[in-house]
Amino acid sequence: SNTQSPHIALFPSSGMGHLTPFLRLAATLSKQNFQVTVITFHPTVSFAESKLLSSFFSAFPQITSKEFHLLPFDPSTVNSKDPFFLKFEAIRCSAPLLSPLLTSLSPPVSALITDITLASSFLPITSNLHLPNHILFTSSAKMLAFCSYYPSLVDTNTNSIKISEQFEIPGLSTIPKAWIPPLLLDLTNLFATQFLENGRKIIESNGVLINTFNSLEPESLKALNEGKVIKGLPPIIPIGPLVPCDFEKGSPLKWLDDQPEGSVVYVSFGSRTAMSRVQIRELGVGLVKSGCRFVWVVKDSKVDKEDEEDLEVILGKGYVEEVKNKGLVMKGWVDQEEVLSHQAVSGFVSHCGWNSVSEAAWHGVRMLAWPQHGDQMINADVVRKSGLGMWVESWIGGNLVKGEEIGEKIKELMEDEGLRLKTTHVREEARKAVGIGGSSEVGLLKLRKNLEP
Ligand code: BUP
Repeated sequence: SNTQSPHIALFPSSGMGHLTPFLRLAATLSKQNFQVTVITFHPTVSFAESKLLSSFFSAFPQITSKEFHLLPFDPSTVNSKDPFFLKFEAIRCSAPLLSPLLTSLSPPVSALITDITLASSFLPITSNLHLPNHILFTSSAKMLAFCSYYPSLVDTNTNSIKISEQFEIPGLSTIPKAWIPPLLLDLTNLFATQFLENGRKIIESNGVLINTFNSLEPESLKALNEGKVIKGLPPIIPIGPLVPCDFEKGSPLKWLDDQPEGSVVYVSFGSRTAMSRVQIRELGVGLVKSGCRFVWVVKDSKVDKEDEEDLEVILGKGYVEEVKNKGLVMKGWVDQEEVLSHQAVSGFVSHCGWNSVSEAAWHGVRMLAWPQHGDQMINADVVRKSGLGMWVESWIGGNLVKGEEIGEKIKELMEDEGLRLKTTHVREEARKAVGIGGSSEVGLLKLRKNLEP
């Protein structure tokens, strides 16, 4: 490769929702003739992450893999049990090792792209090294607005978060408190303290890249870039949808090939969201009641390494066999890109992890948003407002939703002609955004310019 081209290092954080967009961006930059190094840590929390990393590095031998060694970290010193948050913290606490790692790279690295979850511990280091540092924000622009604004919600007298039942972020429509993850209402929680520190430091970065596009989130992008949300933000650069790449490919699902066009609803709650057993079973009932064909990926625990229980035990004896003419039920992992791009699939019951939303937009697959926690409620609002899908807001909060109601909503999703037209439009807009002169193509050009020394 060309030794004259700028050398960009990317530092993703833990979880597939963070790793995936980083690797897609790394692939894009490499194809544009940048020298690229991806910094990784071991062990990853999930199998899915280590598998993805190894297929990525075999697909891109020209991209350097550099291991970041983690300092010993005692999880009992912090208030969280979430393995992904604990990993964020372990990486953050190892920040003193970042400087020697970056200066050891050859040719000398000219810029770093970091995950938001690592921002506050990494930005001071890159600033000392006079190294430009961009953040790749792996959720929606609306969530970025919340993240940047969150520090203003701290009541400094009591050191607690003060939010009324409905609140305003300048430039955005009203947000109900119920959409805010409960963890962020409690400043003693590890996730809240990380979120706060990272939110405060965004203004010190050289730019924030987001996997979104203008027509999906016009309101939030405008409010952010016009300085309404907070003053002093660097450029917020939409570069999405970051399109799934070949290295992510899994084994094909032959079953889909035999299903009529547009007849199948895909059901998945992402890589780290497990519903309660009773709710999973009600969903099973709902899928049958909907009368639709379906592909359902069942997840029973937060981390795939622990997801060992048989489908028979989770769903009850006989379920998989009983539905087999209409539905394919699986555990573990499917190639979501293959499913969403398949002509048989037209609907997606989703937790609204941001990558899933952006992939559904890319393929024009209409969504029934069923957010569970974290950024998912805010993302669900984007789904609803953009015309990409519907959201039964009363399902949030963890009360059991009965199969009957789930079935009705899925039926409605699959039969809604108006929604079908809207999602087709979203798909066209997504393709325009990454096409020549589109907002995200312009975003990438801007990034290129920022990165060239
Ligand atoms: Br599960 C699953 N196959 O079976 P999100 C996920 N994916 O390809 P999450 C598969 O993983 P965060 C599967 O296409 C997407 O790119 C999916 O990211 C892929 O949700 C990614 O949608 C999952 O953002 O992460 O995993 O909950 O909590 O960070 O949003």
